Amino acid sequence: MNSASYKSWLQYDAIKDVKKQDKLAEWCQNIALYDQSLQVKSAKEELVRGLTSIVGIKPQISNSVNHAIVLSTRETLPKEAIHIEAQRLEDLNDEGFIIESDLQTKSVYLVGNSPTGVLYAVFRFLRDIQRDQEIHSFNVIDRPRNQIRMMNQWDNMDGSIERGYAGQSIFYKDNEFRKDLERVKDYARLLASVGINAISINNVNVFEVETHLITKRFLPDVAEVADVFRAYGIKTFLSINYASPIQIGNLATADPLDEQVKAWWKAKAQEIYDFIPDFGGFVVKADSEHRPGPFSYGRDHADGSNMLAEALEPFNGIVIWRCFVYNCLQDWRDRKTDRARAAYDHFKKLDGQFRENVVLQIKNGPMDFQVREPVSPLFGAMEQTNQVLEFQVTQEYTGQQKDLCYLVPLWKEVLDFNTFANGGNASVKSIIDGSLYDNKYSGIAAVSNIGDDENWTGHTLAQANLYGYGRLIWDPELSSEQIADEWIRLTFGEDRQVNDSVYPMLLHSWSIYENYTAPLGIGWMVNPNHHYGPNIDGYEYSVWGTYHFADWQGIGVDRTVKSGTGYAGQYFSPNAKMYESIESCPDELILFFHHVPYTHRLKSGETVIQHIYNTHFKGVEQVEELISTWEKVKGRIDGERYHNVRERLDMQLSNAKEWRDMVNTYFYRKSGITDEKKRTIY
Ligand code: GCV
Repeated sequence: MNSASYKSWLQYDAIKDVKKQDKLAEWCQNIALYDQSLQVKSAKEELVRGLTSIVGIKPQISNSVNHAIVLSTRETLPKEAIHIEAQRLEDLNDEGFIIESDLQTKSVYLVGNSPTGVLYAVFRFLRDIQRDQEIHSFNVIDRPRNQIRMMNQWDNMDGSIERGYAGQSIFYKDNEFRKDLERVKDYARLLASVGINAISINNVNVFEVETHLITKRFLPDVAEVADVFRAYGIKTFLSINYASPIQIGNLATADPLDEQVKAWWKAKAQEIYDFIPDFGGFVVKADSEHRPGPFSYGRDHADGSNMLAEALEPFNGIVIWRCFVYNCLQDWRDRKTDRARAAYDHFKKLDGQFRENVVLQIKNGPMDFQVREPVSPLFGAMEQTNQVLEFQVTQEYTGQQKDLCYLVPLWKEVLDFNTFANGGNASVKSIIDGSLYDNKYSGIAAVSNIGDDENWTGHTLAQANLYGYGRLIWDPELSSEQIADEWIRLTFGEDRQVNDSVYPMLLHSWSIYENYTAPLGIGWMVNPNHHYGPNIDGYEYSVWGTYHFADWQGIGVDRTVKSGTGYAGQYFSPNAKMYESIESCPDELILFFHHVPYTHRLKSGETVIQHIYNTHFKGVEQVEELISTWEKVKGRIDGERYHNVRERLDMQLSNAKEWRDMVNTYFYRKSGITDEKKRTIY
């Protein structure tokens, strides 16, 4: 577990410039520790590891602030540090920090508002000295913009991972916890290095064994995992089964208004907190895809979540309640029922009815992490409700870590989207960072993309998504380009040619993937169940509410208020108006909102059918270019990572060809319209 692929962006490569290294060695002789808490110990350990490797010296732990990296919280700052403007920290949140160089003593102060702030400062410091930052001129003040910055594991206790594409679970094997938690610790390091502060460690689909995670059988193990994460400033959560009172409590019901059920959850909460005093709380998938929930008892989601919240409240725990609630037994013949509407229809009316420690978790789009979807209209629609946004780092519908797809640009579009709530300027990021509405909790969660593969993510370049997720939610103002550049340099070192190759590969990959898969926002068209590879009608005549309605004349879902499902009307004006009209609806979402003839002319000037042909031919050519670009790094990085990516790119190419040929042929046969450029369509 010492390979370059395992270390991901925490390589800590030795600095090659001798002058720079000498200077670092002079300044980093000592580590002065002014706080003994758990997270500062982790900070020290990381600093020793980093400096030993980057600078080639092992710093001494000392009391002197001379030639030292000083680690301290604001309260514990030594008197010698009088010149450090610690009051600058006052305006920051708990996890904020400053990093300041002191020319006189040749030391650098890493001061946090909390021990975890110190840990974040260390990761930032190590990141910066590996790049262009001079040791004598640190003047950093930083803080995370979002409060909850969470990772959701979809790990099952048998060791499998739902929608996992990088091996087995690092947490479980054969329905037990793994004994060796070293890998969990390294995962905690990766997560903390980009500022993640919460994790749920089991799948939201909670089946038989996992229901017992909240019992004495497994709570000691959960507590051990929580110990590992705590040292890195990360709170542990569990996904729970809503029917637990029946399944493990011997009750006849899980009705949230039943007194016995309430009492059962209260006692359960007490039991959990006896094992894990700082337990984060529950993540709940209820009444969703056959999971139990309050609907079975004629109750709504406010009743359902509030009952759990009441049980957790004495311990400051929270309930993260997912809004992924829709009818998954739909009749495909019924064109009025629209899955896209479901979350809004279920939850909007409940605004104001949730307890203070209930947080709704809303997927970024109304469907399910497709390569292109509009932003969920629920963002901004619930002024009095805590909300976290849910992204998917694991690439379920975006290539399954076989195909390259750097997702940061997609996430940025979501965060920057102006919902026009609250009478005007109301971007998604301002809703979930808590600045728009005055709610107690907010933030972002995402489904993890890691497993026990040596390189964590299957595709080495998919590490950039995990890194990028953390960095972006720490600071949504960072650009996709900045994040890519950081990740490449930390991961592959300061080789210009490697950077020049990998950088455009990452930045173009989402649009390339979109080009050869489902067009113009229509989504789906994948093989059912495993969701990899093309199958244009795979979900067309199914119960899942995921249709494209292609016939011989046209394609798309009419979601207008005027003639369709009315979904477009769930947005605030002017978004509602923009999507309602074919003229103003953006090309990339035209088939999401409108059913149009194949001859409909897009704003780009192309017809829909010609756009489909053009993008699908182009997508394959672009994958060929990805391969030739990757060849330029051959010999400049280690063989393991080179071959891993090369193998994946080869798979991507054959996958892209499959998509191109199936999609083009399908629409040619449906429409009878030939390609203007007379390319081969079967
Ligand atoms: C964990 C989609 C996925 C499921 C996932 C579900 C969810 O339907 O395909 O694997 O279940 O979303 O987010 O709950």
